[in-house]
Amino acid sequence: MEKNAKIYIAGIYGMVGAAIARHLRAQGFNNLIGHSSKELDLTSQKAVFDFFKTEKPDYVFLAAAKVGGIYANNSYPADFIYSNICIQTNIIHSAYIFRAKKLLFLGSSCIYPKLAEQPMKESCLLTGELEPTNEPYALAKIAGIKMCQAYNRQYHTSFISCMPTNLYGPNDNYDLMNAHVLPALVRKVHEAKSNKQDSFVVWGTGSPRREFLYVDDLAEACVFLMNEYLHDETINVGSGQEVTIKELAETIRDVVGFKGNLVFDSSKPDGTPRKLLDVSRLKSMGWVPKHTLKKGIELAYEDFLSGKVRM
Ligand code: GFB
Repeated sequence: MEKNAKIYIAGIYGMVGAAIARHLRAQGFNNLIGHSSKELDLTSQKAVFDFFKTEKPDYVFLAAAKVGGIYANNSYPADFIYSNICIQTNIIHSAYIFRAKKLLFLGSSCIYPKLAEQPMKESCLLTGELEPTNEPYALAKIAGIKMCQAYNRQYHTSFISCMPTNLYGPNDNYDLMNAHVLPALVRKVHEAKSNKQDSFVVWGTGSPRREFLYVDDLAEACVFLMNEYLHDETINVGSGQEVTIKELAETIRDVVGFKGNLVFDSSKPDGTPRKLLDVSRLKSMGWVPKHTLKKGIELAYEDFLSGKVRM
């Protein structure tokens, strides 16, 4: 990307979009555009078309999405499939019509089969059943990957996609029902400590394994891929390391400095048993993440304590 190129970040006020903007600004890119959902409704075909017609961005980071943790995905399946398919379809099609030079679509590691061989290679896409708690979201994201590939094949566009693992960091969502596990546990442990409780509740059995990536590492990888990657096949972005939910809860307890116990609520779903990405393709291109899980949680907790987070 040229330093003065016009770069559109869809989802610029979300956790991922804001991190991409921070990273680009730090690299000297100064022609960034992006709007809040109140200013530009990305589910509206006309609004997106008109926006592209006026702005004609050179590069597009498609980081806008309706996202949430296991409870939100399981409770609002219609919203997850509808919003995500609308947003990505409108943006990808407009990027083609108004000749964006390149587009990066961000998906999620939940696109891979529930019982995929671990770590999950990009090639295991569409080889088995999906995890039921987030199937509508995963199907929307799979449609996004396939749409990029179809436009490349038919219209010779340069639309790429990457699949990040579970993300966390500044600007995360701390709403206890709708959040992902890491921010939810940061808040629960902090409140348990503040309220002098003996324990805090961890959903499920604590045995599922998850991989986590600090969002600023993802942002760096996205910019790297926009500059260096041009291939139809999606590419995984992760830390390559997994922990059990129990181990995650214990690490968060250490960072927050709480001495109480974990109580498991097995009435809540575990979701997929393991979700570790095979990141060898990205690694072979020379990219590795900078933040350890402990360091990332410390930074996320600082952000939580700033009081400016979504609850
Ligand atoms: O992060 P999470 O909500 O989503 O949950 P997924 C991960 C694991 O943490 C599950 C457990 O086994 C949860 O039961 N968990 C323990 C908790 N305590 C809590 C808690 O307080 N809150 C939450 N939320 N979980 C989502 C998908 O899957 O991950 C999305 O639904 C997307 O589609 C996203 O892919 C990255 O990792 O199971």
